[in-house]
This record gives sequence, C-alpha cells and structure tokens, in this order.
Amino acid sequence: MAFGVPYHQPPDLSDPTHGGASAGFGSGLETPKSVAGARFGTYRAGVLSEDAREQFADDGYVRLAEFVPATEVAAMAAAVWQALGEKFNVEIADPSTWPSADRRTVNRELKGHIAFGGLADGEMAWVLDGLLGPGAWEPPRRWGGAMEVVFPGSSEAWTVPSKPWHLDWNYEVAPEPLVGVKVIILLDDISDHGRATLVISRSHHVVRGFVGGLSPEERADHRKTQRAFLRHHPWLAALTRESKANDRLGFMRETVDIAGSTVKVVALSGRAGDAYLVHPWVIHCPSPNTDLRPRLAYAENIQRRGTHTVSDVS
Ligand SMILES: O=C(O)CCC(=O)C(=O)O
Ligand SMILES: [Fe+2]
Repeated sequence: MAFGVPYHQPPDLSDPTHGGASAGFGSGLETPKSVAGARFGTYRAGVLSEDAREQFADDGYVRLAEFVPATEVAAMAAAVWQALGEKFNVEIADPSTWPSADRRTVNRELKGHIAFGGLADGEMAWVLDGLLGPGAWEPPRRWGGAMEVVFPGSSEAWTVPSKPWHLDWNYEVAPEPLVGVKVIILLDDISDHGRATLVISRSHHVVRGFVGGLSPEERADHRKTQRAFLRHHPWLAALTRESKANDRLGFMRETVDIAGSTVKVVALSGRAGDAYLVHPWVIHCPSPNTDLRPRLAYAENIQRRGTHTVSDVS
C-alpha cells in the first residue's frame, strides 16, 4: 500500500482490472468500472477509446484506470505531503499530526511543482485535445494548484450527503460543443467512503433537458436555476433534503428514471493514478471521509477557450 497508511481492508492488488465489486473496498458499493483500452500508453493517438468516449457521453463521467503511472503519482503525492508538512506540520507517517476529520489546502506551494509538470504536455493533454479539440481548451496556468486534503476521523456513519449538490459550470452555456471537462486524478486509493466525489450519473442529460425549457434570463441566474433543478423531481428533492442517514444509501443502490435518463448517485472511488473525466453538466457533491486514509486527489476544471465557470457557487 502506498505510504504504509493503515487501511482497514486492503484491496486485492493482484486484481489487474482494479474494477468490479472488489474495488468498492468492502463498502457494498461498486467502484465505477474502468473502460477497456484506457490504460497509460494507449492515448498517443490523441483520442480516447470508443468505450471511454461512450461512457463519458452516456454516464457523464469515465474512469481511466491507472492513467498516471505509479512513479508519477508517487511524486505528486510526495509533493503534497511535503507541502502539508511545511505549511501545517502534518506528517504522513504520524497520524497523530493529522487534523482529525478536517481539511487542509495547499495551493501556492504546489502550483507549477515539477511533479505535476507531466500533466501539461503528457497524455492528459492528448486526452483533452481529443475531447475538446487541439488548441480549443485553456491549459491551467500551472497544473497542481488548490489541493485540498481531507483527513479521516469522522465519528459519524458514512452516508450520502444532502448538500452541496451543484454544478461547477453555469447553466447558460450551450450544450454543444462541450464547454469543458472536470479532471480528477486520484493520488492515493480512495474508497467509496473515503471522501470520494459523488456524482449523479447521467444528470447532464437531465440538466440539458431542464435548461432547454428555460428562457436565457432564467438560465442566467445560477442559484435560482440550480435550486429549481434540484426541486423539479421528487428524487432530486429528496436527495437534497436532509433525512435519516440510513435512508440515504438508497440513492446509490437504486436507479430512478428522470425525464428518460436512468440516474443514481455514484462515488468516484478508485486507485492511485486513476483519472476521472466528468462532464461539465454532471451534478456532484463532496462526501464525508469515514475511511482511515487521508483523501488525496487533484481536481482541475478544464475549460473550452472563451467560456467561464462559476465554481464558487454551490
Ligand atoms: O472535492 C470534491 O469531492 C468535489 C468538490 C467539487 O465540487 C469540485 O471540485 O468542484
Ligand atoms: Fe464542484
């Protein structure tokens, strides 16, 4: 296991697919399957595999297993821990230094760090070229910024949160061409209950249909549109309303049809080095970390040139 961090249920590392039920890490839920032909070394053509494209289009996200090679992931994680050490005296090897059930952000310390340099012109750039078009997206000024590490220690049982479900991009943008993509790179194994990002799979179709029925003025009001969207169907209304914790796991276990799309909540869990691509109109939410490991992931919103996000609104 990376870094020797205690781990209550060691995953089966002999499983080459890293997928299927075993990767839910004993939570009873499943880590999203990864797509065939999506491994490191297969992106040189600048396009994602057909499977990956299809899953991104249909489900609104795709997990590219082992996208970042282990040595590069280890260097990124080491950079994060070094920054955490310098800024907060938090040591990976000494859990007594970890801020219990709290988060620590390292930003300036990591922006442009050499460990993240490979993202700028490596295979991630090829993938983004393939998805958005060469030269059509705005490269982050420096890869590696705004890393929020969420530490374990929550005493509450894990459940699906009622907030803040949100979109990063605004509701005004045209559905085509693709306005951007959210990239999440797991720098350590993240279980379903280890503060994975939760998404409502296929919600981008529902958002598209919903905003299609609004006037441009209505769409321009992000908060109002978001609130209206999250109330326009009983399942969404229930998801975003507080309720008994043990009633809420059903949002992940059962699907529901909303306007012709089969949606449910999915945890973007996985292994160190996995990369997720998430559609800009997929509704998502952070989740609690009731695991034993700090949550290490790097997220970046990549935008089509000439568009903008409203990532602070939730
Ligand atoms: O950290 C997460 O799990 C999701 C946070 C979020 O909403 C975002 O990165 O846009
Ligand atoms: Fe977000």
